[in-house]
Amino acid sequence: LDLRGSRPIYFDIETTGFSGIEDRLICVVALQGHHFSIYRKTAELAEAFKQGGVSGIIITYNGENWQSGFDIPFLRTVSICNGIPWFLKGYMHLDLYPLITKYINTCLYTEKLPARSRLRKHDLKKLAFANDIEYSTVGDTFKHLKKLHEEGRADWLDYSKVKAEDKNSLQDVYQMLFDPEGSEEYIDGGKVPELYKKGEMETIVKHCRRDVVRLKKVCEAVLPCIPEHELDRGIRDI
Ligand SMILES: [Mn+2]
Repeated sequence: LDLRGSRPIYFDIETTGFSGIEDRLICVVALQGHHFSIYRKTAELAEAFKQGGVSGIIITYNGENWQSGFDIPFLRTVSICNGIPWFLKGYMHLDLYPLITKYINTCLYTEKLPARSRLRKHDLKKLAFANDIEYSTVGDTFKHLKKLHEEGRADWLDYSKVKAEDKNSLQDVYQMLFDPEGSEEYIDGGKVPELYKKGEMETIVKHCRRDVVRLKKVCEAVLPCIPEHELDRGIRDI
């Protein structure tokens, strides 16, 4: 993949939490081509990236966008707090996250059934009639409907609600597109602070490496489907 004549640098950070002031950077992984660079200290990262030391366009997942973003504001804050001149200044950046939410349908629809306690006798009579089954008791009729539901044959009239849930984390999107059976190993990003406390640094780095690999794969698949004007808008200097 070539973006506006630049090579993508897939970029992800892991931290002990969400605050650029109170929390610490654990590691940063940058993947360019097949080459991984791993940084464990802000100073190392700053040294490598300062004044365009790496050439290419930084790609993140929720790194920084018009609404929010995490990685880049976090690093900016850390650099200010530590008196390190802002080392990503002038780099071009594209955040894949807002493009996914806008252009890729990652919504999962689930039917939320009514609680049994909310249904009265007349409700179940109505439902029994609609489903062509005999009404017996509230409990048994409900059970019968549930059984039909499992077979995909129940009509809940307007007693059930369709719940739309956006699944937009990188792991969710990756899994939806490339691993629908969920056969690969996933480490929940929320577990990182816990792993850090236990000193499991290698697991965290492995997780971060895996994230940038997945980011690359999602990006390469999705970008060709994104309108050009949106890429023009999305690619910004940091
Ligand atoms: Mn990550």
